[in-house]
Amino acid sequence: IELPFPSTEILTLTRHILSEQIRLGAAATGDLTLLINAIEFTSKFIASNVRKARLINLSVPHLSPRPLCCIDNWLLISVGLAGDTNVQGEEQKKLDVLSNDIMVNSLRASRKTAVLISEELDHAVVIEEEYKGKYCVVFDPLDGSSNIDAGVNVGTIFGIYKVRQGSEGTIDDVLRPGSEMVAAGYTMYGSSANLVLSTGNGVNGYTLDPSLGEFVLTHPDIKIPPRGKIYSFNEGNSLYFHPPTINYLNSIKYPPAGKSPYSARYVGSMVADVHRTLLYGGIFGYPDDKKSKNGKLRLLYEAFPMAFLTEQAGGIATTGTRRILDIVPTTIHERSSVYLGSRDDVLDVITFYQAEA
Ligand code: AHM
Ligand code: MG
Repeated sequence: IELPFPSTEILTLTRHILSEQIRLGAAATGDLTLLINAIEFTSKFIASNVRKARLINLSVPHLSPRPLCCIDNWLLISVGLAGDTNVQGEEQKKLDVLSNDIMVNSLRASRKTAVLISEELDHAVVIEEEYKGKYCVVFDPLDGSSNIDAGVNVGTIFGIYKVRQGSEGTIDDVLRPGSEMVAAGYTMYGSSANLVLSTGNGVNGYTLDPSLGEFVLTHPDIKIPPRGKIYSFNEGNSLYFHPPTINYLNSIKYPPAGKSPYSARYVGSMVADVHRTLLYGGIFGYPDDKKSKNGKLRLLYEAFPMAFLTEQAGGIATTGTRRILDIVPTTIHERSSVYLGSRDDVLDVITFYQAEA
């Protein structure tokens, strides 16, 4: 019997990024490679905490109302709500707060960043001179964290800008259109940890091999199918939807005779819903409506990175009336209407907006 040999030609994320750097020649200093390495490390660290928190949560179901997890003697991790206290009255560290701390510390220590914007922090973090680099990172450290108690996928979303020429690194370096990002991506923490990244030259997906501790290239050159069969909206908001959204959804649920209606899939974690959309095609939407005037999702660290990836994979990302990546943000936490996914599906939505105009 011939035993299969394990491949000795594994393309890790580091190796892949390095080859991209070499392709760019003298123009590349290696700083972005080092920054992405730092982000990769935070993804491993967060993935490990998400996994431990879940495991301990499952293993102590008799603890009520919310189990406290003491890990490695120094982390107190709760999968519960902010402000919860443990039986000793100690404050618990929420997993999303912990993830934020992991990212801020690691990105600062990389010495490659100048400004950090996190969903968890009201204000921008401006890195002090000693540690300052030339990139700005906008991120949601643990998106979809309301799902975590149920063991549903969550993820980290990030976008990277380079500071403008002559800038010392200020908030103006991130109040720029998403099209000016130099890289964007997310890591989804699910049955495996998947890091999906674009440096502006297509989209690649890497899966964490826990035995190696490395993200390995598993989904090279992701392309969204031009049309899909899945729609992904929170239809519980239908009461508030504007006519173009309602009319579009009706068109895919009640198609003309001979065409099949679309399937509904909605996780409620943007990373999971976008990940599926990138791989299978279809449309993900979180539009503005009568209740949420600007939608729910945050422009800088949710809409922009996902729009960047979508376009790089051959899809479209729009508010309904304009390209998301063209928006110039005015504040760091502003929101945006979002439709993204397969080219033809998103073009259909745009047609319904044009009909209303
Ligand atoms: P969060 O940043 O507070 O986690 O909210 C963002 C999440 C997205 O992951 C997801 O697409 C959306 O909120 C789901 O919202 P809803 O529960 O209203 O459907
Ligand atoms: Mg979020």
